[in-house]
Amino acid sequence: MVAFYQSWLVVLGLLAVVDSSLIDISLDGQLCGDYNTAIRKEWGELKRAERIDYTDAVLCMQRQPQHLPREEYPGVRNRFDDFVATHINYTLSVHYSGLFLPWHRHFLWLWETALRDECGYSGYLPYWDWPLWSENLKASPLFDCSDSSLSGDGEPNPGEQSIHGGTVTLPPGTGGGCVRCGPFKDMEIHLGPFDRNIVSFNEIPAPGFDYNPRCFNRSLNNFVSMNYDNETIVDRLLAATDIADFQTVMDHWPARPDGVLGAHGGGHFSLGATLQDLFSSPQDPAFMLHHAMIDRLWSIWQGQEESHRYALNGTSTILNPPNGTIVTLDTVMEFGVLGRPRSVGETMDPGRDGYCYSYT
Ligand SMILES: [Cu+2]
Repeated sequence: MVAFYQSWLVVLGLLAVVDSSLIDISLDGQLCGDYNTAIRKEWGELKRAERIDYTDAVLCMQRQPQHLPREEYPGVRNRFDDFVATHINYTLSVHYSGLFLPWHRHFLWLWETALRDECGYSGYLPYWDWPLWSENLKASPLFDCSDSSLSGDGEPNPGEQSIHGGTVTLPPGTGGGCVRCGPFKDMEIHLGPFDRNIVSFNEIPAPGFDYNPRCFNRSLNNFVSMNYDNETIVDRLLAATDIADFQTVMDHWPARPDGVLGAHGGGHFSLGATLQDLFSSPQDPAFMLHHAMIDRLWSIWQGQEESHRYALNGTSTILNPPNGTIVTLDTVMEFGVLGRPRSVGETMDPGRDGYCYSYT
């Protein structure tokens, strides 16, 4: 029945009866149209049972065997860790660079696909709509530590320090210790931690892929979320005049010497040590939902006008050093054991080239 329906659509497509904006024939030969577009929803929009389906699928990934070899990747203990290690592997080219948005878009898609194919998940990737909860993270359905949350705050840690960067000081959050409630209670993480100061742009620093089991840490920080992920900043992001402006609001906002976090960094620093780690941050299950929000805002911005859709800016090296290679639509990105290489051009539209999703 499905096959019949698809071939029927192909015929209609050939006859040009169908508006091409409604249906796209991807490189994989699959059709993407209104009838089959996956809808990624805000966490609070999901029914309680749907949220639990998602966290169950994440826990399932932590029980599946890894694909990366143990000798080279001693810290990788399961399939979830394959995603963490792959992120570590490419960190120095896919952050604060021209590859940030395209690479993470595909990384999320591979994650969503693995949850469905390998763990029987029937939903799609949810997103964390920052401004909805920025004033009280603990009260949000994401972080209230209920059975249908992504767990919540860590245990109080009076020793937690403020973070200083440039002229900015971020006060400590309310936790800082291990997470002891919700679906990810007592979860063990295996990779990292990495130093916040990047010493070299060329090699992955210590501890690399070493096995370093420890508890999953959170520290909810309303100061950070209120200052960096509020409604005004999201509106400013969507009003970006070009892709360079969009990147600035995303990664360096406010645009002054102390604007070190941006909306992207703000989310990472809102939840404490595990999510703050530039290399191993996907160990916090909120990582994928935070990046889904970034991908959502990018896709909304891309859809605003034609000049936005294929706009790129930057190099394939972290912080875009002058000798970096300029990113184009033909730049090929690697995903290791997670999936085949993919060109930047193949990631520019969530409704093409094998993708078929949108956001609420
Ligand atoms: Cu990342």
